[in-house]
Amino acid sequence: MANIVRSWKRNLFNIKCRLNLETIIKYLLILLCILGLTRWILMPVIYELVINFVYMFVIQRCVNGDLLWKHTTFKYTNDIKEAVVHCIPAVPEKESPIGWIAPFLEPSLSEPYLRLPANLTSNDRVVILTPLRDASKQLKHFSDQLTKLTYPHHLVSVYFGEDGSSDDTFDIANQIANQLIRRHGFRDAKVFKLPIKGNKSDRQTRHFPSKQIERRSHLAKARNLLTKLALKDEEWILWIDSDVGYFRDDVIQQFLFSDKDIMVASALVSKIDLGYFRTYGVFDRNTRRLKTASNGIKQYSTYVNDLKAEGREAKIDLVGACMLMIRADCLRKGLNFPEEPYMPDGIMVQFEGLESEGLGQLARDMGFEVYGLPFLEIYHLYDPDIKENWILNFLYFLYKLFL
Ligand SMILES: Nc1nc2c(ncn2[C@@H]2O[C@H](COP(=O)(O)OP(=O)(O)OP(=O)(O)O)[C@@H](O)[C@H]2O)c(=O)[nH]1
Ligand SMILES: [Mg+2]
Repeated sequence: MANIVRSWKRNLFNIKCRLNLETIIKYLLILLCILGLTRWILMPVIYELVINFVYMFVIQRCVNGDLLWKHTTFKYTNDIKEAVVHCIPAVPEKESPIGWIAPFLEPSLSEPYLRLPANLTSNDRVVILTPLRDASKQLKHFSDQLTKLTYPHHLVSVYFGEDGSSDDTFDIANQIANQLIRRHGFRDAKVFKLPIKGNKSDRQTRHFPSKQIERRSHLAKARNLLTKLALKDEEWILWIDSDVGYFRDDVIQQFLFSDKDIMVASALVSKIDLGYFRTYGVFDRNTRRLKTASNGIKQYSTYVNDLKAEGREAKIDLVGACMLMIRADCLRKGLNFPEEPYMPDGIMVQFEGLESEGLGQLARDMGFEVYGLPFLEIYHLYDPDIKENWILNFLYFLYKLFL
């Protein structure tokens, strides 16, 4: 035994002697390369491959294969009624493990649900409200989206509510507000500096469950205060987050046509777009329908994008505020964004009772109609944290350049 210990010590001593500084640096460099390769190249590629695999072989099958819901609508041509059968994915019967991937439907399938009557007109006034914090990089793109709206600009006002920014968000938003009035004929536009304190959550930790109560109740305060400062004689309030990257030009008409008290678009995020390989994810996981599982206890959610089989509008319980249209009278009757958790039966997580999710439940309990519009898809900006992955972006850039 003593011999074994002695020889073991001798071996260790030999290894130590051989490990000079040069070798240590060499091995450290190799280790760093392996870590870097895994973190920056392999992981994102594997991640995207897995998503694409699920998308191609599970979702596509769902869209093209037998898991379809046949939804029939009617079309009138010269007074002849013609049935049109649309193939739409079925509403999941239980929580889907792939629920956060949005099935891509051919525009030919979606468009019939978004077609508006040619004679649709409205004189309703709409106020667009957007809370802002550290949004200077998003604002130019955001205002471009607003100026493209085809709803008459003289019926639309835009108000921003900013607080806590560490960049020049307030000044840029002011310039944009001026341009919206002077160049683009909007009814009014202004930026309010909101005198509220708190919410020091940073980008890296903002989605941690422990941060949600503070973050969401701060946002609720910002939204409530902005409503108080901005709402005048308008019929509708349209909340749009500054980091919504794409929405249809006729989005206001789409909401007005549906004409419910509370309406939410389906917010997706485009994860990667390589032509044939395209993946979409559900961004807004706040907008959802709650269901009780067969054991009667466990509650699960169906996101609005999974409710297409129900047609143009689908009833939901909780709402997100990425793009949220509210009939202004609901707010005049007392509806607001709860700053303290509003937790009726069945809600177990405190932050599900706050801000927009709380508003959805409060609206339902006050007797208002709460609906999601599954075909009205909007795109949240690519997550800036993923964007910082410059290697993947560079490969994508090369792909776009040469292919
Ligand atoms: N006034 C104000 N606006 C905020 C604050 N935090 C975020 N916002 C704005 O509120 C909207 C929603 O905030 P986001 O941080 O995008 O929230 P999210 O979409 O749930 O999550 P991420 O986009 O992943 O960060 C955006 O328009 C933000 O600019 C804040 O503390 N005060
Ligand atoms: Mg956002």
